[in-house]
Amino acid sequence: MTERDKILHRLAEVFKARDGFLLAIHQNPDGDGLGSMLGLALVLLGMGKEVTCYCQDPTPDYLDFLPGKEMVRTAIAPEASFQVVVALDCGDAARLGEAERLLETAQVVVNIDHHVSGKPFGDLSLVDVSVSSTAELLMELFERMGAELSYEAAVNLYTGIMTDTGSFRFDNVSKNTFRAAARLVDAGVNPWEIYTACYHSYSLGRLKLLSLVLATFRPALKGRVGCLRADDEMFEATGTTRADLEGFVDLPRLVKGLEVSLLISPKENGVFGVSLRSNGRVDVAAIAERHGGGGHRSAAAFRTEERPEKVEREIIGELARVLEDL
Ligand SMILES: [Mn+2]
Repeated sequence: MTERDKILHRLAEVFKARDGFLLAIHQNPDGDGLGSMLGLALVLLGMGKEVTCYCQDPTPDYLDFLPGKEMVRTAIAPEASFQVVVALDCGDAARLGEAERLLETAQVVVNIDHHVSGKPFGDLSLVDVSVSSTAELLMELFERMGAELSYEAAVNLYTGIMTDTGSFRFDNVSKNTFRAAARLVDAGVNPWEIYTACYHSYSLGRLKLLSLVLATFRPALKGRVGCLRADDEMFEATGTTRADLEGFVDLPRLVKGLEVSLLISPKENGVFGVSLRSNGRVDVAAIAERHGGGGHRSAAAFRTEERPEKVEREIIGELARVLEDL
């Protein structure tokens, strides 16, 4: 039995033997976070278990179609307690919002994730940074459990894999990714339907926001780095929110010769978020970690209280050193 087999076996036992589950994902939920949580929730509900789903922030509009999304709570009752807390798609317990405090009182803490983490947590961890998505990891587990996948669960898991792989384009895609996707199509998922529900869902305001953000594009380091900015005035002018920026940081990567793109945008309380994307050669998770954030080799983020101009200069300086060595 490999180490992986042992973990899968123990996880399968926890899900079969225990009851009273809290599933929780990172703040600012994305398709993989929500899709994994709801996919697992629907499987557990199908097994007759009691399940609570929690995320600190509401579901973004483009994921409104996910079956079961009405189960997701943005608060946890103070007196609530759970036998098992399952953290999904979350490399840092501090991003679990209210669920973080329940890690201490739970009998078992399960961590299923594919992020690089500076602070590993959980009694039972299925963490693999080489896997495309948390949803793909769950598919491995479900196969081991012999779990039945309803159409509704399959839609959620497919959405998780599709969104974290840029629709099966990114360098995190493996043959296992396609195998998992094929099993989900077997369970009734229509790929085109999910793709259009997710991505052909722009409001007119969002398209205008995209034009404003793209207009800020500035190349740096001889076109090997591309910088984008967003600000609150843009959201106001287009009737959009920060959540509408989802995916915009990927667009500069279309430029030939570009290695890294970054988008700096306002978060709450004067804090700025910096999203980084790499075309594969630069490890942007390493940069994000130095600034207190994290992520994957080719997609990472951090938050900062510094001014956008200053943090942009710093990152470009760091990238200049990294790119020199390539
Ligand atoms: Mn993910």
